[in-house]
Amino acid sequence: MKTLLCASTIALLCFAPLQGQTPPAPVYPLPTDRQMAWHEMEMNAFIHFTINTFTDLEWGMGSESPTLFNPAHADPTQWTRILKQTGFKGVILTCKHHDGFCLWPSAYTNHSIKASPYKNGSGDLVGELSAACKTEGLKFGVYLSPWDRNHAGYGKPDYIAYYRNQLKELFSKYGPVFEMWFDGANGGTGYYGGTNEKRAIDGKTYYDWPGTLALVRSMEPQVIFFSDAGPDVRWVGNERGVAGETNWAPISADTLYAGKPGIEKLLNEGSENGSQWIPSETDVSVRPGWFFHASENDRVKTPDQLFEIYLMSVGRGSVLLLNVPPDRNGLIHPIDSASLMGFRAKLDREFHTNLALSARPEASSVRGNAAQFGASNVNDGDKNTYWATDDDNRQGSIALDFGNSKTVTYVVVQEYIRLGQRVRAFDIEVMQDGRWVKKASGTTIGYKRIVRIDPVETTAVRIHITDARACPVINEISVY
Ligand code: FUL
Repeated sequence: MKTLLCASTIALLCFAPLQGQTPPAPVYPLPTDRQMAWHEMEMNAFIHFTINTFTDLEWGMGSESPTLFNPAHADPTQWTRILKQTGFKGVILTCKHHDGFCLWPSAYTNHSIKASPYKNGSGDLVGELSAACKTEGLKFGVYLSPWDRNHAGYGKPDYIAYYRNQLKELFSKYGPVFEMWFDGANGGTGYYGGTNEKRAIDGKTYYDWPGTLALVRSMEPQVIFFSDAGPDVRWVGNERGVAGETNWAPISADTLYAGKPGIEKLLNEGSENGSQWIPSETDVSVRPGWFFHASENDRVKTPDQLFEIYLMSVGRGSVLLLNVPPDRNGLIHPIDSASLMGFRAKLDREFHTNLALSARPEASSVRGNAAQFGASNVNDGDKNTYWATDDDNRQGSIALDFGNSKTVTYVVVQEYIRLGQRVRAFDIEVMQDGRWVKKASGTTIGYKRIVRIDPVETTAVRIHITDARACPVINEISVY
């Protein structure tokens, strides 16, 4: 017995070096569990709705009468039905935009839906939407504009107390809230309780974000905070729906704050050596404006345009936050909803059959030759398994052999980001006339990278990682 044990120990040492048993060491920073859950949502919807919808403005002054808010047929269940069908996983509502009008009957102001004709002042669109989200199985998120052009105390300490009281109302009455959106915009001028003046604030200090975030976190530990600077997710740096072609989730946020000018490129691309995991969220509107304007009915983005935006956001490792503003009836306009359905149909058509599922994967090398890290992990549909190479191997390739000729247009690659974002450069190759031919190259992969190539007939596709911060760790590959 003694000798037997010894022999097996020796066999283990010889044939399965320690590295083969050990997962690659993480490359910091890493996503938290709640950030992972957010990455996996991929597509969320934004709803911009307030008095602006009735005054045809994008930024209300704060002096508008609440009686203007009169969406006779408002039906948040129509919104959530359409949004769910499109494939969104969560919905974020402008509970209060810069003009200060509240879509719920806040106890702290009269500038709200309770002073409007909507349901004779007994309506509560925050409550109605949060309930509709629950019915459809969508997550509910809150946008509460820090800048408030209505409030008399804006710019002074009492406004911060007001803002926090409103957060307490929202989080205690309408949760669970999956994401909280802190907008960095501040244009200075406003009604401010009738003073009609310009009020400058110091964006770095005025809001005391650490205090506000701690308060919200104490009510909703799992909430994701969005702002220009995070701390959970960052702005992508533009409102066109375009994430960086190079897109690192890490960034060093120490010197960043909401509204800081001149950081758009940094936000768009992140930084390879960033110290925090703060991935980008790509917010863009289905219309030219954030609010509904009938004059823009002929400029609603087409299904093809939305699909391109999808490729430039979700396809670059970001999360898409697409704004769909209700019209003056309080409904998603038929033009917008037709566009969303066309977008859904296009997604379903383009990503219909995943050729990788029936392909045979083969890797240039496998970590410690261990099946645990083998090539077959990339097409097993399991987000917890991955292909990895040995630590000293920062390059490597993995091929998917279809067995016969297929037409390939998209290659989708995902890193196992729970161990950090690693890949710096890769090529996509296809087998043509018995040799590998490069069809595209890219930089970062991250949570997900979708590469579109000119449709090509081929028997196999290869992802060739040419540079990485540490040994590549690839979670999933799909081919369409
Ligand atoms: C910006 C705001 O000023 C716009 O009105 C809109 O809400 C957009 C999502 O964020 O900062």
